[in-house]
Parts: sequence; structure tokens; C-alpha cells
Amino acid sequence: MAYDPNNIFARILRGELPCIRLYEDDQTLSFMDIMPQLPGHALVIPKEPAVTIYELSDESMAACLRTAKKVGKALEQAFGFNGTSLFQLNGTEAGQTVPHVHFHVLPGAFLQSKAL
Ligand code: DGP
Repeated sequence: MAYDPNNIFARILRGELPCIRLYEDDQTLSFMDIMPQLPGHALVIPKEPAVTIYELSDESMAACLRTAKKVGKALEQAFGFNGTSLFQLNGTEAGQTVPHVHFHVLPGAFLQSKAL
């Protein structure tokens, strides 16, 4: 699939749409998910335009995981958990809905899902 420069996350990256920002560096941005599956549900996206991880450079892939480590740790502390789920839906057949690579970060996901 060709990259659509007007997808929602591209627009968030350009500052055209609002988001609750958690962290930003040269290669990545992290913000809260607008439809959280559980409290503390955040996303990490690369600044590099790519629909799936297969088009993403290894550098951006590594940068996303570095950011996911930082954000996951901070969310664990903020939400009082000792554990985080990271997942990434890669491609429409995997359930990816926004065509810009993103990683989900869910603090305490297993315990939270049992509590709900
Ligand atoms: P996925 O199914 O893996 O493609 O997840 C896309 C996620 O993106 C989903 O959990 C909802 C979130 N999302 C969609 N639109 C927006 C938006 O405009 N802002 C924010 N913060 N999150 C969004």
C-alpha cells in the first residue's frame, strides 16, 4: 500500500491534529491513544513515513522500540504496575487501521484486563 501523507498520524506529526504528547525525539513521537483499550494506553510512531514495519528503516524501528521502553517504564510507574504489553498490528489483515506504523504500549495490560 502506498503511504498516504494525509493519514491521521501524519497529520498529528505535522501538528495539524491535536494529541496528548508523552515523548518526542528526532525519530519518534509518543502520545495517548484516543480510544484506549485500557487506562494508560499509549502509541509510539516513527517520524519516517511508512505503512508497515517492512517499509520502515532499521534505524526507525530501533528508535521506536527505544521510545517504547522509555514510555512503557514511565507509564508503569504512573499507573502503578510492574509490567507492560507492547504490540504492533502490521498490515490491514492483522487489524491495522491507521496506515502509519505504530506500536501500542499498555501498562499492566494483563492485570488491568482481569480487573475490568
Ligand atoms: P490499530 O488498530 O493498531 O491500527 O490501532 C490504531 C489506534 O490508533 C487505535 O487504538 C485508535 C488510535 N487512533 C486512531 N485515531 C487516532 C487519533 O486521531 N488520535 C489518537 N491519539 N489515536 C488515534
